[in-house]
Amino acid sequence: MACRPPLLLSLVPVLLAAGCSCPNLPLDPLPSGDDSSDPVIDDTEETNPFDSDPPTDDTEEPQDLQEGSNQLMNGGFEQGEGSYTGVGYGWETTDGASHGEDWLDYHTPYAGTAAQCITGGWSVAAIQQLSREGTVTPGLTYRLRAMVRAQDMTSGHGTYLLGLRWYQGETYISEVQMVPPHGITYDWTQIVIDAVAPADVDRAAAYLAAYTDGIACYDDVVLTDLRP
Ligand SMILES: [Ca+2]
Repeated sequence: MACRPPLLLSLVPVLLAAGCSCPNLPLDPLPSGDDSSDPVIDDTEETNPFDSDPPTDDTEEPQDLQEGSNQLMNGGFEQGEGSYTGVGYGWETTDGASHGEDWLDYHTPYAGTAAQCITGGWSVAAIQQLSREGTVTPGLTYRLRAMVRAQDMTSGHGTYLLGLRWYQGETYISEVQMVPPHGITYDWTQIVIDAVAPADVDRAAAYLAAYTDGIACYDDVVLTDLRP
């Protein structure tokens, strides 16, 4: 009749409701180490597949795609000159001739020992490299990305340097141009172009240019498909 423990136990819900964390009472069954387990529980919730169900996630779908292998050779310009003076091996000028406006820069590459630089004469000094025929399928998404460094691109059109070109065999079909970066002179900046291949194309090309003035340099150029 005089036993008091039931009274103390009867206080437990009250203390819990009041947020009591008094360490002298045996009310907390959790060891202190359990605090560190809370983020793990959060992580499992973040990876819960049901979380990706809302339709609002559709806009993020391209970010879930993975890059395939690089379809370009010598995208880092480490293999010296090829068939054209000053142009990296595997790359070609758009008119099939050598020009003085292209050179391999060994002083300030983004990575490795060399980068490709171009100055002036957009349609003359530009270079490109095509993927092999059959490497592009209409309707699928492709990515062209490159590190770009620009100097004194004073022309109003000088911010256009990089293009993802679509080809059917040897025939040029169309082009997707880079989004202009933040200035007329900038240090190494990654430019990324994602685009869906239009109908009737079967290969793509990375197109590198300096529009009409200034200097543009390129390194680590990658052309790839994007797959789930
Ligand atoms: Ca390089």
